[in-house]
Amino acid sequence: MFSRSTWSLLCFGTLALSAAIPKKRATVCNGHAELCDRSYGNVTFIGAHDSFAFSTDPLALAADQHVDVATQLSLGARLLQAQSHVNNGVLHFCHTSCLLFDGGSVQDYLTGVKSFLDANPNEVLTLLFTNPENQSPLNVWKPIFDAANMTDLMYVPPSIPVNQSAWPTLGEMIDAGTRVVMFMDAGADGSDSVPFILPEFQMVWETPFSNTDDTFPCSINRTSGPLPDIDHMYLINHSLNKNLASFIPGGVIVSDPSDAPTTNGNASILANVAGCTPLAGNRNPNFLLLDFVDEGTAFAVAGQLNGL
Ligand SMILES: *[C@@H]1O[C@H](CO)[C@@H](O)[C@H](O)[C@H]1NC(C)=O
Ligand SMILES: *[C@@H]1O[C@H](CO)[C@@H](O)[C@H](O)[C@H]1NC(C)=O
Ligand SMILES: *[C@@H]1O[C@H](CO)[C@@H](O)[C@H](O)[C@H]1NC(C)=O
Ligand SMILES: *[C@@H]1O[C@H](CO)[C@@H](O)[C@H](O)[C@H]1NC(C)=O
Ligand SMILES: *[C@@H]1O[C@H](CO)[C@@H](O)[C@H](O)[C@H]1NC(C)=O
Ligand SMILES: CC(=O)N[C@H]1CO[C@H](CO)[C@@H](O)[C@@H]1O
Repeated sequence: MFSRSTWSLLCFGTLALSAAIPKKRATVCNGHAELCDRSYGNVTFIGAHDSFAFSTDPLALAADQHVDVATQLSLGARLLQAQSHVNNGVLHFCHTSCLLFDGGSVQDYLTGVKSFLDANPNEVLTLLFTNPENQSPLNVWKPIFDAANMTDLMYVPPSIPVNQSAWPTLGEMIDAGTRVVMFMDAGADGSDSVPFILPEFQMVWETPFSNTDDTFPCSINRTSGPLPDIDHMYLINHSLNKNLASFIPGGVIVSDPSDAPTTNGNASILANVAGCTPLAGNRNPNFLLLDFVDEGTAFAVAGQLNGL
């Protein structure tokens, strides 16, 4: 039988031992050893615009992707953008309206994302969800993250807003197990805010959206204080739209998959980046948000921009 003092010695010994053994550190982050020591604010990530709105049907005009979210992730997309709408009392991801394109419930979507994260423990992922109907972060959004078992993976910054230069490294986020960053375009900074649901425009500025000019002139379109724009990360909306004004009275803007190989190609992306870097202290974009991520050479361009 062990005496009480032997027990306390054993317990103390175990504690001392576990404190002495450093926690295993990630050696590959988002696929590259070089990215482990790189600040999250200093990496270019490819994003999938309307990630839930996928279809191979050429007549599905509201589709902005060909491949499903799991495939977008396996191709290397590390920002997933999606637009929320309530459908029959349940929060769904829908494009403009759930009658037009219903991508299913946010909870089912997040459950799918969670299985990717569980299978890929060394990946940092960004979620950019829009909240056009101003659903409560605390009462609507957080319970969905809880139900999808995502909450423990969410990154909570020490204070908001986070300066572009102040983000932790990918390695730090992976080691801490908090490797999902969640931005929301509207309603994240009210009295019912949630620490992991971050007000997008206080930390990320965006170029204009619904672009129909294939030269993608760069400007700062949506942003918010108190940080000056130069201390924000930034997102390029690099997707080309067609205005069907000649077919539909009043006009409607839709994405056009036939342009995607060119739009998502080296020349078009690099020209857009070159137009934007002067607005950002010569820094590359943090996020390149694309339609049809399975087309073109965007992942190779991102590798080049990341110096890999
Ligand atoms: C990361 O930092 C390097 C070196 O300062 C810079 O060239 C690059 O543009 C930065 N990338 C981003 C996304 O901030
Ligand atoms: C929640 O996810 C964690 C890993 O992130 C896992 O260990 C745990 O079993 C999951 N819980 C449920 C109820 O699925
Ligand atoms: C953001 O960080 C940069 C670099 O560390 C610093 O020069 C700048 O003053 C910071 N911005 C603010 C508003 O504190
Ligand atoms: C932002 O872009 C939208 C759509 O492209 C445009 O209607 C709006 O005027 C722009 N706003 C600013 C401040 O540039
Ligand atoms: C596109 O850029 C990538 C990355 O620099 C390069 O490997 C590839 O050869 C380029 N492709 C074309 C068609 O220029
Ligand atoms: C055309 C386009 O890509 N527009 C998107 C730009 O990004 C914001 C996401 O924050 C979307 O709301 C737009 O639909």
